[in-house]
Amino acid sequence: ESSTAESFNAADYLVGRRLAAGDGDRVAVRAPSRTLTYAELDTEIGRVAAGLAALGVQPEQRVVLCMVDEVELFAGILATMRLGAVAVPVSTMLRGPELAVLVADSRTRLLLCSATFADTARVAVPEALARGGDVAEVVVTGDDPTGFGTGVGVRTWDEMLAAGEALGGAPPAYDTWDESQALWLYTSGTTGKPKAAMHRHADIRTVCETYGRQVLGIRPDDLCLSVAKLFFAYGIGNSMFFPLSVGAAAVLEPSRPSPALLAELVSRHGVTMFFGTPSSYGPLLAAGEAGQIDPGAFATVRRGVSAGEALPARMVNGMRERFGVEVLDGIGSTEALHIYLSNRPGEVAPGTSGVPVPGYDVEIRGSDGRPVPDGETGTLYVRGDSICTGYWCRTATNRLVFEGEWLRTGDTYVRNPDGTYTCLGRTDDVLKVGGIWVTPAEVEERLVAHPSVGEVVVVAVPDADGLDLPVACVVPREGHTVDEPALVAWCREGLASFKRPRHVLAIDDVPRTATGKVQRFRLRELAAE
Ligand code: 3SK
Repeated sequence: ESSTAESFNAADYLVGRRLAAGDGDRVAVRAPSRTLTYAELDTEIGRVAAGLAALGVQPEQRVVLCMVDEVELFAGILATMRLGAVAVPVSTMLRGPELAVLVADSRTRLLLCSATFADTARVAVPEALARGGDVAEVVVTGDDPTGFGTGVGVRTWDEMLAAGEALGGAPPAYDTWDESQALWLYTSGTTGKPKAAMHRHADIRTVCETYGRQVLGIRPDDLCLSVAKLFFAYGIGNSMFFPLSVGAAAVLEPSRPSPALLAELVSRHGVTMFFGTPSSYGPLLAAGEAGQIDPGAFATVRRGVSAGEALPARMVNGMRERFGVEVLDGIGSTEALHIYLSNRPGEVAPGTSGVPVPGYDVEIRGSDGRPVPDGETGTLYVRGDSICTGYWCRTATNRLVFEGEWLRTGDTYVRNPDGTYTCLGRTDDVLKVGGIWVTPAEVEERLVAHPSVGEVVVVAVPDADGLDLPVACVVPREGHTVDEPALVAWCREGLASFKRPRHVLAIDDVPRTATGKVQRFRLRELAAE
């Protein structure tokens, strides 16, 4: 079979096409350091691309970026794509040894990092080399690029830009195909083993034309703010792909903003599209209830979005009642690049993930692999054009997760009579207690309605006989403590008794993956101690 690939470059689709459409003077990105129009962004991408080329970056090679949400990361990702190389933005929450694994696994030659993460990279680089990695050059923002050990070239961001200028400025864009690799995103999933989901240039156009255009209805006058950072699939869609695809703009915030700062950013910039997660809507509502956020703070927001995990109905209702924001809850994945099941504007069904996004098909399959009827639970499968081409160098996992056109999501879902879909947790999380299936989500919903409970995750812990028992891991609300007998009694009152947690564990924080999913395996380990 000969290739039917066409010339297509996502950086050109997102920026070059806007210049051609006459949007050069429109604002593309607002960051604390500076605001750039589309024309200025294009120039910045050219400068960074020249610098990358001067350091020897070739088409198809990977470039790892461990950077805060700022202009350098934004331009760095787009410059890498323009050169036909593969952008690999990685979590800034990683510790040195964790970053070393990704640097070595991706076989990147070049690591770009923000000054803030230089210490992490100083540990990661020698360790990646010891693991047989190919890293040869490190570029750090700021002016202290020392201490990365021998065997690598090290320079500042400005030195990289100067090297590009000395070489004659912006190189011509590489003639990538729609099928060429553009973006790898590492996902640790719930098993804790990181793997890179490989996305093509075409996948980026697909998510813009499906979810971005047909569900969000993004327009040139929109201004986007995302709690999820650019290194998340959710974040890069929200802050880069969707706004740039229509000539709109994004606000970048390098820090992990408090609820008060989020509200302040929204009102200061006049944000119209706000992208959060359940773990940010919870504290926002709590701050609102405590009178710390003005009810009018979100008055400019015409769309709220949530993803990462199911948004409890009380938060959907709370955001509407307190701040007048309709939140579209949806579910996506790093493998699908963005959201494929979503609530629609004006048709929100709280507590559900809504209906399939145009361009995607979903199926709920039982343990025999066949689709189940409405009302029965099963594993969610999805197909659509933005599904990644697979995980880099993970053949065994690829054979389990990708079944022809279909992606096995590992989430347990049910289709409701009205056609909406409800998430019941991860397929592997469903417990069998005394021979009866118990979904953690049901017990969690009961517990979170107790006034002392902030967040809760229910996991299965085997008893002495190896039989699963539900254990509730509870983060108490501020000013409350965890009262085990009271919470067990609360569950007995509202649920069939067999579903009650057999033990309640107080925790400070819910551990999450880089994409915001609860790491149940960590809590299982903790609860089993
Ligand atoms: O977890 C999700 O729901 C999600 C949504 C969009 C993009 C990526 C992810 C993981």
